[in-house]
Amino acid sequence: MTPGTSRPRQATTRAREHLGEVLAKVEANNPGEADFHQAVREVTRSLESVLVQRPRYMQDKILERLVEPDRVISFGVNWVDDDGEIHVNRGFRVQMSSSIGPYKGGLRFHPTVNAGLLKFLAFEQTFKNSLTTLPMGGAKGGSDFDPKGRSESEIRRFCQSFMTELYPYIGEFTDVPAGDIGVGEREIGYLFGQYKRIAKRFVGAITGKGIKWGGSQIRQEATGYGVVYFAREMLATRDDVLGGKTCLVSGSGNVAQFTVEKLLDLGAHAVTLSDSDGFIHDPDGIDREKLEWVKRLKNERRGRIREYAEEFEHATYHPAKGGDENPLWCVPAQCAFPSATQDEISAKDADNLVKGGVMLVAEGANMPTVSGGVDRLTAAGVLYAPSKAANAGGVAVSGLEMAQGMQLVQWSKEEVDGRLQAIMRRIHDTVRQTAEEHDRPGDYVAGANISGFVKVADAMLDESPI
Ligand code: NDP
Ligand code: 2IT
Repeated sequence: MTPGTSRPRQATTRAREHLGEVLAKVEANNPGEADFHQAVREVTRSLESVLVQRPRYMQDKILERLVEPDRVISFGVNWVDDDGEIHVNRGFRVQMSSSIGPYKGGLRFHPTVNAGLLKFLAFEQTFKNSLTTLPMGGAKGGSDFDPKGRSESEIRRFCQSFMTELYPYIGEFTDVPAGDIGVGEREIGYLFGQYKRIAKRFVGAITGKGIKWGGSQIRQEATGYGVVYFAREMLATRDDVLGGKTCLVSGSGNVAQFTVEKLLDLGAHAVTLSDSDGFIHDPDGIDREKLEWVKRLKNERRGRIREYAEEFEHATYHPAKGGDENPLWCVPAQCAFPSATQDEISAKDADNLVKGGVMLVAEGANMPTVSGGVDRLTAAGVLYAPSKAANAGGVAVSGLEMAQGMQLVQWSKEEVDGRLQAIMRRIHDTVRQTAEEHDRPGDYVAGANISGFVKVADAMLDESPI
């Protein structure tokens, strides 16, 4: 061994062992929660150099503390359907970390929701919120309630029951929920209405509110717009632009719709959209008129994406087949914006994206690419932005909504959009710079994990040194 190299090597070995131990403990303590394990594993893969630089994080067990939620609240939600039948669903709120601000994160209504899924989302949210530079801790909540096929009044009654149970745990300085899958402006309205009814106070205990009742301009658009702003910054590092690019977008909800809209603004065009039944491919591109039709289909009529192919010439519909390959990712394009749900790009899908000419993947959904897929994309030199950086625009504008609410003011569209663009640029630059400082140039995963972690870790040390 060369003299002088043994100490750094020892430190590296110690850091690696420590990260292995934390991950093993997470796997043992949270059996069967594969998405939570994957999210923690992804972070541990990035943190070795930080722990070598600052062993204090290991001594004070910062990561070990961060992977254990402060609280997992679980409650029953009883509600009555239109035929008078009683239903019982499960509700949750996972309060992960409040080191840098009040707990903050969305609510998801989907049959797949359980405590493990929400732990993964709350863990990711903690890093994402840290990256926004705004003072927000990490949380996530929701229910296994399936809104599909439910009437307007059933949705309203469910939201009211859900909020009656959640109410004691939230508040403008405690925990501030927002939307996510299955929770849009309509549901936020019912949830906020019920909160107000119980609290007898008009305060910003929820974000994503309507413009006329305490909301912020651009909140609805923010996640999709933010992802595209982030992609613009990534391309600029290669002296490239979005203009003229063909893009794949999955999902057809909030994030997908406003991703398509901002792509159009910047001269790119999306050729796909999907829902859980399948995807459409429109080789002519989804123009503004078609996008408005999709918004009406999804937000008003609550129909299925297959209807797109019946409405527009040249568009084709491809029902979902299951398995580990989704033909949506075989459509030739330069950029991809997965915007539906977690684990929607497998390793095989990643290979197909590369084969089809994709040179940029920016994640609108939370953790849509499995770890093996991320490895394939980065090995092929694809510009890859993980969700905690790329989709932070949504929660960032939630933070701006909280700030406006506290001051009882409402900023203009231009003001909020300007701030959103500045935040996305700052996140991009911080992530890239951090990756470079840790000898991983161009590695957005390492950059996001390290910079998200360090801010929270330092706050934990300051608030609770041993
Ligand atoms: P929406 O409910 O508005 O839309 C979700 C879309 O994804 C729908 O098209 C839905 O299809 C599809 N989808 C949901 N689950 C599945 C599944 N298991 N398989 C295939 N398709 C599915 O949600 P959002 O657009 O708000 O959220 C999309 C993603 O973006 C999520 O990962 C969310 O966590 C993330 N996100 C959302 C933010 C926000 O501000 N809303 C902020 C940051 C991230 P179907 O109608 O058939 O269910
Ligand atoms: O995943 C997310 O960042 C969200 N669903 C938005 C959270 C929020 O509090 O605005």
